[in-house]
Amino acid sequence: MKIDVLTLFPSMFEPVMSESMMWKARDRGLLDFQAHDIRGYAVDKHRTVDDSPYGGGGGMILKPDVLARAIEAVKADDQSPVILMSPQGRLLTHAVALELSRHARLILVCGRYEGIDERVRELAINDEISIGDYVLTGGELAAMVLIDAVLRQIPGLLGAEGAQDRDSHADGLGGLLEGPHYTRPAEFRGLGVPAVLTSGHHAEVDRWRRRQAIKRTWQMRPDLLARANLSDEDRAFLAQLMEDAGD
Ligand code: 4G0
Repeated sequence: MKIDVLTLFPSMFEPVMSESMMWKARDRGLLDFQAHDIRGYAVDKHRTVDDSPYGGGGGMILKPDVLARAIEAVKADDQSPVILMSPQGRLLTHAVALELSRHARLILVCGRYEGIDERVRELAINDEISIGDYVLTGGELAAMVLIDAVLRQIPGLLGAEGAQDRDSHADGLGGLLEGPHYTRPAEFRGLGVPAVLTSGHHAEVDRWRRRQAIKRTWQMRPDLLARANLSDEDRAFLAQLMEDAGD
């Protein structure tokens, strides 16, 4: 996959993109990443990239000509989406990450200030994605979150265990959160490990994990249960949980 990022702060990507998974992806030829400096497309002697908004009010807006030139210089074809990282975008979810991972190439645009000129959005932006309902000082951190979520959907990046199938928010658990995990030692600061996990009864372990996933989802993200893929046995267990909490 090729990922091009347009940003005023290309050096922000360096430490993250040289970290383990990103580096592995680049080393194995699964990722061709490039950060492009939007300022490189400014033309005046001060290399101005922003201007005050028409109509007044605070803040600065990325100049349309500079951003449009940057996008046009990087864009190679019409199939690859040009995605604006924006708090107004559609929310990044597991499903969106999976959808984006199927593209051969992504072009991510990171705005700063109050945003970008609406005409560039109209003419050159194909998609707009938000990593959550909060405002950041720039789209760079949002782009890095998106890149991480998209790359770990690419087969062969997480090693043999293929943990992406089991992930919370993947379909491995039918849309449930994962339950608790334990590793050695068997006793830690007075706390033990559930006996079933050391029993060697694999069917019992599976059943316990399923129930823990249902319990955790109900406690932490009850909104996810409406869309979760639950069996009759799962539903009976959930009903019991809710009844027990009632008394
Ligand atoms: C474009 C993304 C970029 C428009 C970017 C702000 C939060 C996110 C930016 C704006 C960002 C997110 C309209 C304020 C830069 N903040 N939640 N800031 N507006 O993904």
